[in-house]
Amino acid sequence: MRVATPLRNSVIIACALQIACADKKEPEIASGTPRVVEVTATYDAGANEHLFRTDVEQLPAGWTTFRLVNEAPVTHFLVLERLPGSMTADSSVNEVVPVFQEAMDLIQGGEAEDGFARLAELPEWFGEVRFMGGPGVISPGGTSEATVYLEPGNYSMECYVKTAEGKFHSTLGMIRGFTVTEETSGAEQPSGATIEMQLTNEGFGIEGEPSPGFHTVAVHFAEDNPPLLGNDVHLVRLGEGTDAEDAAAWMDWSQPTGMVAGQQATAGLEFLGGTHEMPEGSTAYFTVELTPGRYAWVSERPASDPMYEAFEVAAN
Ligand SMILES: [Cu+2]
Repeated sequence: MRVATPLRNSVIIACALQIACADKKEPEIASGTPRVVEVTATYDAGANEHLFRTDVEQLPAGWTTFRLVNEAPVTHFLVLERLPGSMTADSSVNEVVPVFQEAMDLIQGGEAEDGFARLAELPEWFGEVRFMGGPGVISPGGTSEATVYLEPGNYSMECYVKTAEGKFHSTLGMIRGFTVTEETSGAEQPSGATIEMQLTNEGFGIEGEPSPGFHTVAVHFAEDNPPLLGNDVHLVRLGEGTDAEDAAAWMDWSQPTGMVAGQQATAGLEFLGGTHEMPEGSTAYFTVELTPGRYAWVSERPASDPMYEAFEVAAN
C-alpha cells in the first residue's frame, strides 16, 4: 500500500497534465477503512455457557477492527491469539484451556503452589502463541472496539474472565477460531489518534489530553511482553468508593479474586474497553468516549506488580 502511493500520485499527476493518460489506468489499489468484525458476547443460562456470537471464519490479512458488543450480564473481553503452525482453536480447547482451569481450581482451593506448577504441563507450542491485541475489558451493555494488523495464520478469540466459582469463560465456551488468509485486504492503517501511548514495562507513556468526548487511542507496543501476564491497556471509570489500585488488582487472573465477573467483584468499576497485548513493534488502536469523572488506565499485570495510571476528566 504505502509503496504503491507514489505510483498512484504520479499517475494522477500525469492524468492532470493529460500526458499518456488514455492507456494508463490508475493501478488497482484496494483501500479503505478496516473491515469490522462484529462479535456479540452472550450468556446461555440453560447451558451455563458464555459465548462469542459471530459469523467470522475467514478474513484477509491486514488492518481489521474487532467490535465486541457485550449483551451479556457480566464483564468480558476478546483477546486475539495467533496460533503456531497447524494449531487451531480446537487445539487450545483440548490442550491449553483445561491446564489453566486445573491450575485455577488448585489456586482456588488454596493450593497456589501446585496450581502454578501445573502450568508447566502446558504444551510446548503454547510458548509460540502470539497475543495479537483485541477489544479490552468491557462491562455489561458496553461496546469495546480495537483495530489491529492481522498476519496470515490460525487465530483464536478468547475471554478468560472467571465466574465467581473460578471457572474461566473459555472453559465455559468462550473461545472460537478463525483463519486469516494470505490475501491482503489493503485497508488503511487508522489515523487521527488523539491519545498516543508508548507501552513499556514501566508505564503507558501517554501523550494527549483526555478531554471529554470520543478518542482514538494509538497504542505502540514499545517493549516485549513478559510471559502469561502482558502489558496491555484497559480503561476503567472509577465509581464512588473505588480507586485505580482496586481496578489494577482485579486484572490478575491468577488471584482467586482477580478477573472475576459479577456485580460484587466489579462493584463501582465500569470497564470501557482498551486493547490486549501485542508483540514489540506492533500498534493497536481503540476508541473510547470520555465524560467528566475519575478514570484509570490499567494493565493486566500481577497484583504484586501492578501498572496503572489514574486521571480525571474535567467538564469543558
Ligand atoms: Cu468473558
